[in-house]
Amino acid sequence: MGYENIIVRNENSVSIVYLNRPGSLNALNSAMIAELEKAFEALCADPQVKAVVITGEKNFAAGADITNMVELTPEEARVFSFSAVYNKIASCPKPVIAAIEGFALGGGMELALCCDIRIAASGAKMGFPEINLGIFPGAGSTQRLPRLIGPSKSKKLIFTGAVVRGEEALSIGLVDVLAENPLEEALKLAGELAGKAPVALKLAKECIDAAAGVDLDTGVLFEASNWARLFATSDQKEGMRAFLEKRKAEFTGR
Ligand code: CO8
Repeated sequence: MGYENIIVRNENSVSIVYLNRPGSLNALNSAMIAELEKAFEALCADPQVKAVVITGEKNFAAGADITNMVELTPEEARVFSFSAVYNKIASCPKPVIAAIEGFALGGGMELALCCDIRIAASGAKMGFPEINLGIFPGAGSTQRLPRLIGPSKSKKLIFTGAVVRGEEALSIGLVDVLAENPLEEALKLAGELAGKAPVALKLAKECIDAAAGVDLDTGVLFEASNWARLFATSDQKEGMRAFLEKRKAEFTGR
């Protein structure tokens, strides 16, 4: 499938989604968001794809496209919202990794927050400058950011619009890994995850993502139910038999 604002490449069982509007530092417009939605619908449904990396050459994304937003009415702003697509990306049943170079600002950083793991260059510049435009991040980050780094650090970032670099981002938990070449590092990790049991990854992701929204007892019950479901998979039998037979497990995703 051909896209104009993103590029999707497959390397073995890993898909790489490149944000690709370099002239505007990969600013996210409606067309790009629609393409991301299509791409993720396909990737999430494709059993050959075991992990996904989102990235952009030189820059991740400098935010939502401001030229699209200036004159929006409240009703139009609701329609322009990226949240539905971002929610779909966040709930992709496969591991999704953000590889961040250059700017990841506003809606760009919000997209990175929808990923399971963020790997950044130490020079990457990340933050939520929306406050300087008279708005705040509106594609899920007032909810995802506090769950990730806590409410007061979130308020400091969102209230000030400060842009933080790799080291500081790592120290507050905004990113998970710093790497000289984030894409290379992300592909290494994605390749490793591609060899794991897909259903176990999917159900573990569901449990971890549910943790922020439910009380502990409910979460533990949910975990018990997902854990038991694994025993209906041939990958569970294969993983345990391979251990006992002292060989490497060959997972099939069933
Ligand atoms: N939107 C549109 N165009 C942009 C954006 C953007 N977010 N960011 C950069 N560009 C364009 C510039 O206008 C410029 O275009 P042109 O060459 O035609 O003038 C080109 O990209 C290169 O940018 P600069 O010349 O400004 O490059 P610099 O290296 O001087 O500066 C910066 C880089 C600091 C990143 C600067 O471009 C900047 O401040 N960009 C805006 C950052 C920002 O405020 N981002 C938040 C946007 S609002 C948002 O993301 C809302 C999210 C909520 C979404 C909710 C659902 C819609």
